[in-house]
Amino acid sequence: MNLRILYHGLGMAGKTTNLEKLREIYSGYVSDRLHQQTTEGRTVYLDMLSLNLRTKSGNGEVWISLFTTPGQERFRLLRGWLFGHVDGIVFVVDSSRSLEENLRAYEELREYGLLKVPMVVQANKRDAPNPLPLETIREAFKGITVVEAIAREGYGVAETLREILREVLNAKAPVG
Ligand SMILES: Nc1nc2c(ncn2[C@@H]2O[C@H](COP(=O)(O)OP(=O)(O)OP(=O)(O)O)[C@@H](O)[C@H]2O)c(=O)[nH]1
Ligand SMILES: [Mg+2]
Repeated sequence: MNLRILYHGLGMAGKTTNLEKLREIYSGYVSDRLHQQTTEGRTVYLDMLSLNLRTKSGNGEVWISLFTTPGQERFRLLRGWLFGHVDGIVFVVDSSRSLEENLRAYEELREYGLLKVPMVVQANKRDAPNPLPLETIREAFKGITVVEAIAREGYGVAETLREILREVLNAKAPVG
């Protein structure tokens, strides 16, 4: 089975940091890692991590490809392609930015008709000074699992992946 998960969110929200930490955590399972970045570390075009895992649910071998959306406006054209091929979405909230700013990135998912795709919200940068209250985030994303994270320290990163895989596999399971 092949699963494609997209990490989406504001520029600088910590999407690439998630993939970097996952690469360390699952180092024995990495089959590919591609990332182009500017000297400031902003993602340019492509950011992908492929993992070869086995799930407990008896699905056998699972290939998981994780992608991130490059946050900068100049890569807007890529969105159609990235958004067109997803089994699940991790929406990365930057807790150091306002809810309004974060929701602007969320609105893009609506524009592309992706709100029905299995989704998990990661409340990242919980170490920021005066982070956006967790309650505000939970209220804004009612009905969606919210995972707290400090991606830069690796905290919450594996849990986020586990949660989105659970959502995706549940959605794929035959009903009844
Ligand atoms: N304080 C804090 N900083 C973080 C955290 N996670 C990531 N960062 C920092 O935020 C900056 C941006 O992180 P990236 O992972 O490159 O963000 P991105 O979403 O991939 O950005 P683009 O590719 O430009 O869209 C980097 O300096 C990270 O070290 C966190 O949990 N807390
Ligand atoms: Mg990036």
